[in-house]
Amino acid sequence: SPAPQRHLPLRYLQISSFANSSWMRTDGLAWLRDLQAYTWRNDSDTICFLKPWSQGTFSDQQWKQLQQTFQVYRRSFTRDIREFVKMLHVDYPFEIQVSAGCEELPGNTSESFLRVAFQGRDVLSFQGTSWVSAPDAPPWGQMACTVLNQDQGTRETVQWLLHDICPRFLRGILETGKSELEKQVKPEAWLSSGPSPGPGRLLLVCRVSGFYPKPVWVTWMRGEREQSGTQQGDIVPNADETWYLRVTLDVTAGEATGLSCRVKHSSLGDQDIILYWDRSHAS
Ligand code: 7LP
Repeated sequence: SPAPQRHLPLRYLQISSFANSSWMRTDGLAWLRDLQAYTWRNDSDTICFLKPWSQGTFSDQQWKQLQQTFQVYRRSFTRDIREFVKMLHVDYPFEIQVSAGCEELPGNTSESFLRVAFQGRDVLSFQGTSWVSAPDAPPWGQMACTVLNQDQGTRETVQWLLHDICPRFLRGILETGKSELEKQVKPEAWLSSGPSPGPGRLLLVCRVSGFYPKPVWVTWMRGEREQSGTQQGDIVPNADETWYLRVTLDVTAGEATGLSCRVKHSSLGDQDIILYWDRSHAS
């Protein structure tokens, strides 16, 4: 049966592109597990809610305060980076990614993280009460941490956001977003043949699309026997908050008859989808 999804993380992702000393932009987005609930575009002063449950259980007043904290942060971040560039002799253009968030763990505990990447590689993170440079960061990563760690006020704010606000906010949206997180959307499945792997061989392709949540089990079978040569693709997103998966089997033309593709998904209950291969799929 499909592997259960145990953790429900809340994640903030930020992409900041610095083209030269005058052009830059910062875009932010945030996800609850695999559902995007917020965007914060460069040209917008405010964080945009994408879901009716995005505000969670925070009051308008609490949210307003939080948003103000983020507005100050975004302005300060840009200014900070410009200063670091001068001080540390970093060259334009470059891209900075910030990721932060938290998730609930068993036993009423939670775990939080905040990481910063430069040109796609980790440079620093926030650990406990201070900034720490990544093991393989460029030499200026250490310098940046030393400077950042002198700002006691920011360290306290980051701790408060990560260890107090984030888990509390998460608990709220898990409540308000509950029905959407628990939605069950049934997959469709269909068969076709892929590019021939060689003379006298067939590539049987089973496509499964439109399911939610993500855990799914798809395999090629002969009767009750799972075919060990089954190749699973990655589970990739559709544009409508559902998932897609392609599963193939390379066989000789003679072996194809009698094979079936079987799909198990939580939305189907015990009613697995079973599709049998026949010559009509071979074209
Ligand atoms: C909130 C505090 O990203 C993702 C959440 C981070 C929340 C930080 C904050 O906004 C900035 C303003 O601080 C000032 O006002 C505060 C009250 O509002 C306090 O009084 C504080 O003491 C006072 O200084 C502060 O400017 C902060 O530094 C903003 C950015 C924080 C941050 N740092 C990590 C990214 C730096 C990457 C450097 C590495 C680098 C260098 C060059 C090129 C690439 C990469 N605080």
